[in-house]
Amino acid sequence: GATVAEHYRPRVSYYMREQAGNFHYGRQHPMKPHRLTLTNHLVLNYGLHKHMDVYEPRRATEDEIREFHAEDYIDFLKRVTPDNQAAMQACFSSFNIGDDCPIFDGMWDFCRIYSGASIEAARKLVSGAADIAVNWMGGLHHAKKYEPSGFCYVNDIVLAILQLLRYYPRVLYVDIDIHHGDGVQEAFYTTDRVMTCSFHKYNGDFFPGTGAIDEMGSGLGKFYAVNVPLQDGIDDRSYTQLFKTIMTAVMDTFKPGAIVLQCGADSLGCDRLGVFNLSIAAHGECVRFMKRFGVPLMVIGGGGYTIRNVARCWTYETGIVCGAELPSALPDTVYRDFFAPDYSLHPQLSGRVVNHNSRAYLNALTARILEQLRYLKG
Ligand code: VJV
Ligand code: CA
Ligand code: ZN
Repeated sequence: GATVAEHYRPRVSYYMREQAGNFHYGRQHPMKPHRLTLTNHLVLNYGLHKHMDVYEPRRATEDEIREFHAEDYIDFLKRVTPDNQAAMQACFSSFNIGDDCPIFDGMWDFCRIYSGASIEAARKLVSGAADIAVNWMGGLHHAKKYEPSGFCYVNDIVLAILQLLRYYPRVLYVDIDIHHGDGVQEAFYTTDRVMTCSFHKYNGDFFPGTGAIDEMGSGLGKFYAVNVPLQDGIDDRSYTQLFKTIMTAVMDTFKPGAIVLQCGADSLGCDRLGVFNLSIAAHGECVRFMKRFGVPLMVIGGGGYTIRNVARCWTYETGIVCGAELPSALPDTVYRDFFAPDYSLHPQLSGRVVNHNSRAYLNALTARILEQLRYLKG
């Protein structure tokens, strides 16, 4: 089981619906909702449920999803099935259905489940009944108002932030998924009430292709979009140092009333789609760092395609938000075989790719972002 550490003991709410782990994007598709089941089993078998309020959230309603998404796109998501998609062919080009975003059985139900959880998590923070709310089902940051993108159909993050904005004057969004958080950035690009900050691989080609350092927001939102473009192979030391330097400046200048932290685990070393070199400890250090500010915090999932490591990472991070120290030997679950041969929470993940982020590059990047943030002090 878990032993308790640290002094700040926030009230933590945890959202999970067992069913969410049973959806399938299709054979060979890298996005595997089963990682949610693996995570949940580890969380429960470590005994972390004793440190949190665990909720089985309700599904988002159509009205709630309409707060961000277009009417006819919602109609499409609601109606389309694997069997009728041929008949609905006319819509397909406009709605970007394809290999990345296939129509699968229960897709609309899946969207309502992960989005309902993010909306409830946000409301729980607003009500003051929790200091930290965790939803590993959510974090689908690419979905757009009119179309799905990059495995994401409904943007639960935008929906959650809209809930937080009802109460908090300013909300900070932080995204450590290896992909750019384009859907969230786009939704709040022209407002100064939401600062979006994404760390990602960027070379103009890597999906989704956006997230250059000079995308900074526009209109009232100018300087309120922060992009940290990185190259292959970034390691623990460089990443955590960069993250802490930038987040310290962001918190100091923006002073958010609430934080949403997207914890995509595809930034770990050995990810099937990723090219970074992070350990689970370093990924978790970003969560620990954001927790320390003591600001209401929503922690959500995202990418992560080597699912044994996704489950390890999100379990470790659930422990961090609870202030519980987890022994590295994994507890037994029915999914024990996934964690062979080490059966450890912290396998060696680095070393597959060379670090292409030079000290000079990272220093210049940091300098430019700190300069951008100085415009906010005004
Ligand atoms: O790079 C792309 C777009 C293409 C067109 C579609 N083909 C399948 C791949 C290249 C240009 N898409 C990315 C999308 C990444 C989404 C990341 C989501 C998140 O982690 O940020 C948040 C949840 C991409 N990379 C790899 C794949 N798609 C990919 C998709 C497949 C696949 C293998 C790789 C879809 C189906 C199958 N294999 C069978
Ligand atoms: Ca990111
Ligand atoms: Zn990703």
